[in-house]
Amino acid sequence: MVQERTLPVLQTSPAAITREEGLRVYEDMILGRFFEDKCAEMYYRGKMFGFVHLYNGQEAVASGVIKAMRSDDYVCSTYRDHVHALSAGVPPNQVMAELFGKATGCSKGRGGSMHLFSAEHRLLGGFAFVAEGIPIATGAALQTKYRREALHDASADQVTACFFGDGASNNGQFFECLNMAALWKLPILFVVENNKWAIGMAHDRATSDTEIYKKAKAFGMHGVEVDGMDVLAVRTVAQEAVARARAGEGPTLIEALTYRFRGHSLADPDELRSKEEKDFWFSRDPIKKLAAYLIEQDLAKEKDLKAIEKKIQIAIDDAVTFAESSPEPDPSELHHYIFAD
Ligand SMILES: Cc1ncc(C[n+]2csc(CCOP(=O)(O)OP(=O)(O)O)c2C)c(N)n1
Ligand SMILES: [Mg+2]
Repeated sequence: MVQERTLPVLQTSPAAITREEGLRVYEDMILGRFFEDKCAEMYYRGKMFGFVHLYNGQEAVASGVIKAMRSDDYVCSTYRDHVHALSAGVPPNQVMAELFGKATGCSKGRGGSMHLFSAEHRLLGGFAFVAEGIPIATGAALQTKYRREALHDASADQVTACFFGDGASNNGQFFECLNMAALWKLPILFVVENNKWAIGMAHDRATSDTEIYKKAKAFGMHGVEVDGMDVLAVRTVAQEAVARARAGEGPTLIEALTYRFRGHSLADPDELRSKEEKDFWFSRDPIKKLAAYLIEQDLAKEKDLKAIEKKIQIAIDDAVTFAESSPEPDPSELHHYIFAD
């Protein structure tokens, strides 16, 4: 069994959350979880093709970071992108339709699971190549800074959140982009979702220093680790990093310690990870943790949470109906969207 790294305890206590905000975050995490469960069902029924990578277990990272941002901020993902897209506001209907390869999908049926994109929701993309999103996100942050400082556009104060995995943090693009982002004080959050595995490669067999957040120091960048199974802790760390980025104080490297509850993709038999390791992390389910907190703090009742779950289940069933009844892309439009119009 891979040795468990102790989950970090926040130095500062998580910022208090209101009932409204707590329920908003809960709803977002339930949306991510239920959507992915439905994807597994649809994939095994043969409705989706190619690789489909699910995010179950990691929801506190997407919800904690993206819900601490504004709707005009940018989000950049990986091939494990469905839940980042949903948290960024891409409607479930559009995401599901994309997974079904339909013309009504957010990438007009041309992308599929690994290539979700939405200019409207500032989703810069899912990317099939490991670490491919890191330079794209760095470029987005650079354009914000350029518009603000060179073009004197005072409205250009957007922040970019760039999500990627522990495996991606061993890629050269990670180091090059951290260097540029620190040098130019770019408004960006590099969010490493350290789920301990890169397909079948255990993190501690693949990297020189397993504590990824410490690599920020080499660039004079702020680096922080956070319990990625605790949405309130992630949210607190993200709020601080967003405030720093928006104030022109530059980037942050956030390492969220998390775990994917399913195999690498839906084609992975998931035989390499031990039962003990999985059980350790299943017992830290971020959704159950937030539910317990909201009830303990008297911010919500069990029935409030059940009502959210019911509402989301209906929305996801609707998304499947929408995707199934949507048209395929028209072959006569094969050459559309290759270059900007
Ligand atoms: C450049 C490149 N090399 C190799 C692959 C094959 N590959 C796909 S996913 C993956 C593991 C990445 O792991 P990590 O970054 O930890 O993300 P996770 O899957 O855990 O979310 C690899 C090696 C790829 N897609 N792109
Ligand atoms: Mg990983």
